[in-house]
Order: sequence, then structure tokens, then C-alpha cells
Amino acid sequence: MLKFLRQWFGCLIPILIIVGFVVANVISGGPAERGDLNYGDTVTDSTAGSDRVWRFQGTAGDLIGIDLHSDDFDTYLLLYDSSGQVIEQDDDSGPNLSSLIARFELPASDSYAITARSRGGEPGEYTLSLYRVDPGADPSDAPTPIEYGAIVEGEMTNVTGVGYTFKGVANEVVTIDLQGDFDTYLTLLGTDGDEIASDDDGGTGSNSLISLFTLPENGDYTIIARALEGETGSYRLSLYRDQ
Ligand SMILES: [Ca+2]
Ligand SMILES: [Ca+2]
Repeated sequence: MLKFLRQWFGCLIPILIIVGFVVANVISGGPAERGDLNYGDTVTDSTAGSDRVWRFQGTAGDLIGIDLHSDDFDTYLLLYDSSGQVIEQDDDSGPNLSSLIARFELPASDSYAITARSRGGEPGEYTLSLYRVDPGADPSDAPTPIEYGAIVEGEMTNVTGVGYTFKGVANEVVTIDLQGDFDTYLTLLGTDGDEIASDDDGGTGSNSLISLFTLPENGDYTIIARALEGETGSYRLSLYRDQ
């Protein structure tokens, strides 16, 4: 009888553990598959506190960015390959404890999984974005601060361009002029880092001009000056505010 009870308990305990685990996961929401993403997708979803898994297909060499933020909890972001290995992760690289993988080159043509995690297990809403990154913009080179009226002269040696940042106020009207002894290209990034204006040949010859552009909001703007075809040479960048 004692042996029977011991065997019975021996079976019961693992069953109780499994049932308990399943129940706990159902109550907390459990790690859950949420669907497939394509480049350019932004999704808003909620979690009861446990991991949320999103999948996408990538091609070797794709340069991607992933942005995860929440007003409700401290986010944590993980990227897995199809074998289940973590190949990149981030906690707080974005603003306000949000997570950002700004630039990651996919090592293989594969199926990848993104996990959106609440670090402390708090429930709440989150927003996740998956996008292709412009290989020309290299955030590893911190942009140089400049002010209205600045005229900057330099040597273009970096194929990914040179960044300058300035503080703008909503409704200010700005003109950015880029001249070089190569075919120039000019990009203006808004306060959230997205491109809001660009120009190739709006100036004389193959020079670039963003003329009388109205800033949409207060904040830090970034100018990227680059050679269209990766040439090197000297350049001159001017930033004006219309009075
Ligand atoms: Ca975080
Ligand atoms: Ca040009």
C-alpha cells in the first residue's frame, strides 16, 4: 500500500506541476505568438505581462531596425534566429527606457522572431516597429551641433555622409545649402529621426538645396550631407533661418 501511494504521488506531483504551469500561463497570458511582420510594419498590442512573439522573413544582408516602446512598462527587446538563438537584444537604447535596435545586419536568409518583453512583468500596451535602415545613414558618427547662420566647410571622406544637428522651433522656415566638388545629396531628419526632406540637385549644378522648409515642431533636427555616389572631396554646408 505504501509503495502504491508513493508511486501515485510520484505521478501526481509532476502532473500538478504541469497543470499549475499551464494555468499560470493562461492567467498571465503566457508567451504568445502574435503574428507576422513585414518591413515597414508598426503594430500596437497589449500584454498581460508575459512575452509577445512576432515573426518575419529576412534576407542575408538586410539592414534592419526594431523599435519597441510602451507608456505602461519598461520594455526589453530580443531578436532570435530560426534556431532559437538570441542574436541581438536591447533594453534602454530608446527614449524613456524604451528599446531600440537601431541598425542590425541579418546574417542569413532565415525566419526571425522578435520578442517584446515587459521587464518587470507589468501588463500594458506597447508599440513595435520593424523597418529597413538606410545604409547611407550611419548613426555611429554622432552629428556635430550647428546653429542658424553656420557655414561649415569640410572634407567628405565617409561614404555614409556627415551629420549635423540643430535646435529648431515649430514654424521656423529654414534653408539648407550643400555644395561640393562632387555630386552632393542632402537629407533632413525630423525630431524622431525620420526623413522629412531631401534634395539631390536643387542647387547649382549637382549641388543640393532644401529651400524655405517649415519646421513642424520644436526639437533637434539632423542634417545628413553626403556624396551621392560615395565620392570624396571638399564641401560647404550652410544653414539659414528665414527672417
Ligand atoms: Ca527598457
Ligand atoms: Ca546632387
